[in-house]
Amino acid sequence: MLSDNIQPVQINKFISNLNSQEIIDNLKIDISQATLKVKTVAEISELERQSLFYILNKFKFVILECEALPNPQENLLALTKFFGSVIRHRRSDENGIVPVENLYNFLANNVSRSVTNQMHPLHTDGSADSEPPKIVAMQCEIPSQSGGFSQIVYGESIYKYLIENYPQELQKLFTNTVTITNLGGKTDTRAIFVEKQGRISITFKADSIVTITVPPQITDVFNIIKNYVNDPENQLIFKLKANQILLLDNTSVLHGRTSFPDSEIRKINRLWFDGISEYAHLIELGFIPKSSARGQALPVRQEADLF
Ligand SMILES: O=C(O)CCC(=O)C(=O)O
Ligand SMILES: [Fe+2]
Repeated sequence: MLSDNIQPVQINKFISNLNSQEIIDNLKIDISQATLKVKTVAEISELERQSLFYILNKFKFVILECEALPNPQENLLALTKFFGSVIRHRRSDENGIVPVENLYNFLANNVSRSVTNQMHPLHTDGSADSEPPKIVAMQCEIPSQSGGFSQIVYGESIYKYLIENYPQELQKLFTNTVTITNLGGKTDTRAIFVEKQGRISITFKADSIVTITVPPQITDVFNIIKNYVNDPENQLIFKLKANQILLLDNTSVLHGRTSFPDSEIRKINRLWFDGISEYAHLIELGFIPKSSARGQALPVRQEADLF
């Protein structure tokens, strides 16, 4: 069953770097088509499972809305059946779940954004890992009353923007690598766009709290992407409700979240999956661009077709 996810908006000073009119405009996007309502993950029916993969493949994300459980993390953990083994993080609990909540104050330095109330710039998860997660799940246990909006930017939109405006620069993103070292000391070097068997995946992070080495050949285009993804005009913005799980194809979309007041409690449970499950053949990771990288633009899909 599809459900309506449009929320009343509360604009406040904590959405500091977003223009309020832009937020309102963006929130008018109806994301109900990407929302699937189920009782529990363990009891998902055959039809619901088909809808889950259909929505994920079409939109590259799904909002799975579950009924409240005494232990909501059961729903998160049950996703392993569909999305494969859990990939652990240095802050994972015994089940692999990473709590995302404000443990430090607004001005804390050198701690992961996940444990602050600061805005989390648009990124793909695990960008310093040699094997980043294919699927990222973020379960909302407690939403903040104001701020704390989820943001999504399509890798394909970035690709389309670059091919239309900076085609030469786009090519360089396949051949030059970026090195990212995270706060835990993990490091990985890879191209922002990688093509494998006709499908393209994206890895991107631009955040002052991690070490990012960008070669001079792509410094300009790196900054162009950074500006593009952090522009609210290019983002889907919505607020997760309690008991909703945001599932993302981490190879296709970037995600982030806006800041929220230090005085508020917000709790998200994050879990990473490797995508290797009995249903792996049903998951279409990455994207096939609608426009050709070789200069000849093919008819491109309008944003409106996505929603
Ligand atoms: O707080 C959120 O909604 C997103 C957190 C996030 O992206 C992360 O912890 O990697
Ligand atoms: Fe993230």
